[in-house]
Amino acid sequence: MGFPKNFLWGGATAANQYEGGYNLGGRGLATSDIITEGSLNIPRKASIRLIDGTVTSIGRHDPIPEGAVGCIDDNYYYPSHVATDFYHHYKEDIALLAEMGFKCFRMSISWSRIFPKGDETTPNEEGLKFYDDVFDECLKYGIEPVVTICHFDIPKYLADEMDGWLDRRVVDYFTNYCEAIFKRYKNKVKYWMTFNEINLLNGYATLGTRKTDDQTRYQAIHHLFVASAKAVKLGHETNPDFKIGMMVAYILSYPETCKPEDVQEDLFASRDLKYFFCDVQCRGYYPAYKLKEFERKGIIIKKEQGDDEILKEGVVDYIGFSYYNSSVSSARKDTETTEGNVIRVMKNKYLKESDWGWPIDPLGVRTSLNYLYDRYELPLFIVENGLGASDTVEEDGSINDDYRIEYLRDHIAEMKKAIELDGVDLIGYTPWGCIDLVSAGTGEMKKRYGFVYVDMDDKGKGTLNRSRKKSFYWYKKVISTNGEDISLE
Ligand code: P53
Repeated sequence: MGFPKNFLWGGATAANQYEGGYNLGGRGLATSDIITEGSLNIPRKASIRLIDGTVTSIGRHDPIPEGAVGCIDDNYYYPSHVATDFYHHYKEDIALLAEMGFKCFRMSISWSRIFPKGDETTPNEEGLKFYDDVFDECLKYGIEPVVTICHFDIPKYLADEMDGWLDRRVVDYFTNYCEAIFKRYKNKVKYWMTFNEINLLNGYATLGTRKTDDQTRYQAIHHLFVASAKAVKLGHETNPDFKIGMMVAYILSYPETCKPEDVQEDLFASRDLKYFFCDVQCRGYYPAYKLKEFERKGIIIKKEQGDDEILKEGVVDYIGFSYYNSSVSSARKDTETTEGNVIRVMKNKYLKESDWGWPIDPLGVRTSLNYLYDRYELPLFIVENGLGASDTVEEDGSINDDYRIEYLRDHIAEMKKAIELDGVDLIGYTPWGCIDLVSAGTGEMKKRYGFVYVDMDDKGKGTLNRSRKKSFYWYKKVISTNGEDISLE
């Protein structure tokens, strides 16, 4: 009963929000390095240099004008540059994770740390060495690294010079990158994921593409699918024990009413937003509904010979997914939305929302696990979940984040039901931002997820000192009882 004996309890991070050291150790710039700070009401921007040399900033999800390139503008603060400085704190941080009893640690490799421009033939040894040290440190404590190969960025050079994932050559550069890290870490890392939240990628910051229209986006996504499948194949050849997964933002959705139009809208929205990506990566081919949609919209995907075969050969070993909230689908067009930053989520009157407007829906995590397991019958791994909230440091230094504990407790309880009552094959759970890091959506520090507090503010001021929150001790207990004792006290 309950969680399996070898359940992977841990936590999750990503280089662009946690690592820092953006110009150290021979690292090249990534597209994430030119994205400014923001807040709930002020969107993050992309800094660019126009063809005439003018430096300006535009909406982070807007298309980049022809000839423009990403750039750093000294008038702005860029949270990725230092982030919460895992680069210099990894020993201390991993010791804290070990103290909580972590079985695994999800992190990402920064592509431009290994291939600074992206098109080199030999990797940057200093970059490889950094992750060697990180993995060694994890393994010292028996912590299994879970590695995202690409989390929300791409070497800036590939974006500026080649239009990122729109250019087929980038598939080869990515394959070189995978080859370098698979070879190097084949005895240190077993769990991999190709592209973080593949269903949310679009435009310069995440795909490196200038344009954001459907034709551009789907062509780039086709290249991601091929690259991911090639990585799966190459990984299995490198080490047959590798487990290589996909990663999707699983935003569960409910029809607003039982009106057939709403239910059908929900089907269409679910396919569009998430199932399409899982279908291709788990089944190995494009689903009929998408091919018909491409036909209708005049979207033409340029494939190379062998692409269809490689998609089949490169189906993933497991599904990694993030689950933060659910949403509502409606056939009405005049719907009220709550600001979830990247994604606008329709209000669900039955659910409370976080201070950042994300609905809180623990029951939905069980539903999601069941939907995914019904559809694919693959092992599932919840690689992100958690509550972004502002924390108060008391005078005695303590941080009493009961709200975070309650959120996680309620989700773990539903995960347990999915395992115990529904027979879902859930292999692990890595709550997001286990050590405080920069928010992807808003670029803020104050939207915190961690068990460990990091002294850093929204402008990058702070000592970077680490301290244990109340949730630290609670999660430690959860892990030590293998999820049996999740009570607040
Ligand atoms: P932040 C939007 C919707 C769902 C997941 O998000 C998302 C986003 C992006 O904001 O991203 C994932 O930091 C992502 C992480 C990110 C985390 O969710 O906006 O994989 O990089 O930090 C939480 O609160």
